[in-house]
Amino acid sequence: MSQQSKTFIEFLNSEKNSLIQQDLKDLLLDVANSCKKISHAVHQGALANLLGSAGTGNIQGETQQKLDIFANELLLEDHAEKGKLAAMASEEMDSIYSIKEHLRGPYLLLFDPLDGSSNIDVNVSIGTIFSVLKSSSITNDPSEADFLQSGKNQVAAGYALYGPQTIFVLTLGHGVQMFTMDPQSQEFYLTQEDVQIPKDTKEFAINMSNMRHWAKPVSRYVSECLEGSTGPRQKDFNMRWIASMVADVHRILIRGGVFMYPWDQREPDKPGKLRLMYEANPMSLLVEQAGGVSINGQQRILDIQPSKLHERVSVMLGSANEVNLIMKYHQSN
Ligand code: AHM
Ligand code: MG
Repeated sequence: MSQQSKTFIEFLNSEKNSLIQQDLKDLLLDVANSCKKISHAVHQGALANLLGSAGTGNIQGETQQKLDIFANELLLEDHAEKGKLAAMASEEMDSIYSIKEHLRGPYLLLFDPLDGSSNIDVNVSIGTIFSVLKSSSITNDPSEADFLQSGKNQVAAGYALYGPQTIFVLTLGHGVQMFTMDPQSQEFYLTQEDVQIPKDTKEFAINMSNMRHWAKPVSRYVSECLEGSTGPRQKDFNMRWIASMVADVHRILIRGGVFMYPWDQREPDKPGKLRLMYEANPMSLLVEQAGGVSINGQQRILDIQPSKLHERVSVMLGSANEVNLIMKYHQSN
C-alpha cells in the first residue's frame, strides 16, 4: 500500500470526522474487526467446514447456509458486550437481540451477516451489510419498534465485500470511503475517498429470468436498454448480474450502473425480494452519498417508514440519470 494511505482508525480519527461521537467510531471499529474475521472464514471455505447448507431456515423461508449462521453468531458475540449497542437485528434472526441492561449503549445495529448466500459454495463474491441507527432510549427495554425508523435516520452504513480483495465501504453521512484489507497485516487502508457514481451509464443489473413477471415500467426500461443504439436510448447497454447485491452495488459505486430487484408477480403480495432495513437502506445511503439515486419506483427508499423489521422493498438504484428515468416511467404508468 502507498505510504500515505490512512488506516481505518486513522481515518476515523481524522479532522474530517471530528464531529463524529467516539462511541460510534468505536462501534465501527468493532464492525470492521468482525468483518476481518468473517473474511478469514470465507477465504478458508471448505477447509473450515463452512460450506453448504446448515439445514435450517430463517424467517424469510430461506434455507440458511453454514456461513450465514457463522457470520450472524460472530457479529452477535463481538458486539453483545462492548457497551455501544442497545439491540441488534439481523436477516437471520426472527426477532431483535436485546443487549443486557448493564451493557447497553446508544446505538442499534442491523445487519445482513452474509449477503449473496447462493454464491457461497461457488466461490463468488459475497459480503456483510450493516446499518447503524440511534436508539430512542437506553433505559427502556429495546423493542422492534425502536428499529422502525426510516433509512434517512441512519448515522452510519456500509458493507464488507469478500471478493478477490476484502473491501470495507463506509458512509457516516458525508461521502463514501473505501478501505482495502492488507491480507498480511489484516489492516484496512483507505484506498478510495469520496466515491462518486457517474450520472450516466450503459450498464444495468437485473435478474432477467424474472422478466415475464415484471411490472410495465420495469419491462419498458429494460426493453429500451436492450434495443440498444437503434432504439430510443440510442446507445448499446451491457448487462451484469452477480446475484450478490453487495457485489453489484460495489460495481456501481466504482463505475456506475443501475441495479434493480423490483416487485414482480411471482409473489404479488410482497413488495420485493430484498429487505428494507438491513439491505436496501444501508445501500441507499451509500448510493445517495456517492451522488446516485435509490428508489422503490414510487419514492426515495430512505424516506420509507418501515412497519416491520423484515419488511421487503422493491429496489432500483445507481446512476442518477438512469434511476430518475426509471422513476419517470413509474410515474407515467
Ligand atoms: P441473501 O441475503 O439471502 O443472500 O439474498 C439477497 C440476494 C441479493 O444479494 C441478490 O441481489 C439477490 O438475493 C439475488 O437474488 P436472485 O437469486 O433471485 O437473483
Ligand atoms: Mg442479503
